Amino acid sequence: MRQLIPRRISTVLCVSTLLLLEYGIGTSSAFAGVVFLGPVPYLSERDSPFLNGDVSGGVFREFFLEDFEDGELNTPGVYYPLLPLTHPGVVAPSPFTDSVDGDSGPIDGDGISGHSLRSRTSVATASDPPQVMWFIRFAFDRDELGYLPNTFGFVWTDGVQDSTVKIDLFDEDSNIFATHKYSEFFGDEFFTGTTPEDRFVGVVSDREIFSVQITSRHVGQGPAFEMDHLQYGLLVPEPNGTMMFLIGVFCLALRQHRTKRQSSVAVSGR
Ligand SMILES: [Ca+2]
Ligand SMILES: [Ca+2]
Ligand SMILES: [Ca+2]
Repeated sequence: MRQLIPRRISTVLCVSTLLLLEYGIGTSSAFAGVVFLGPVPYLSERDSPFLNGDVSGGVFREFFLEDFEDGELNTPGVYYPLLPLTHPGVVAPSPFTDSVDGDSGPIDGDGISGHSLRSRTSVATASDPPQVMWFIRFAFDRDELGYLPNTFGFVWTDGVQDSTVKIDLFDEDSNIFATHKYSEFFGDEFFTGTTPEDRFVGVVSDREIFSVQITSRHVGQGPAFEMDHLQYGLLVPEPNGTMMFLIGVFCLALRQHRTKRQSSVAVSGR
């Protein structure tokens, strides 16, 4: 009898279909458009919408969170794309450091014992008082990651009281494809590591994110903003459970049929 699906092809079909479902290829409609997240209070990584289940409908194929506690930006595939002079700087523990609260142990309302990242680049309008905008920009390395992320988030941890925050997403041609200015105001009146003010903001995108620019803006002179817990990764739609089950049953039946057939051939060939 002619084998309807040759063994090698059927195996490839099963594995390929399961991989397609696993990595979400062909089901990208689950992440239609660009959805900005937050701001939400954030005291430890347990408050991340990417980790606590608030972002539903997908699973992370890969996810990274940089807390800067080793003094560097060194999670895979992310870098500062502009001139070294414009790069932000990691801030070590000090009375004026605003790390995420939980990075130094217990949640105690205090971020001075951890590390944060502080902007070094700003522009100001000539108005009186001036509007001051501070920037931090990240870019992602497709070669190192094997993809460009479709999720990005960070925690705004300090800046001038009543700052506003804007996120711009860029494609590989350096064009902005999505932008969002939060209507909420960020920041309390202190610069000494208070953590009730800390807010997570982020985005889930149906397009690859090549780079991200964060702008923190305030009225009048004042110190740079700080951030922490940079997070990014590749979120893929959750495999359809019923479909996975049916494909699994099909593959199992195919395997059993093949085993029986091989046994009967062996018996008849004695
Ligand atoms: Ca930190
Ligand atoms: Ca803070
Ligand atoms: Ca503050």
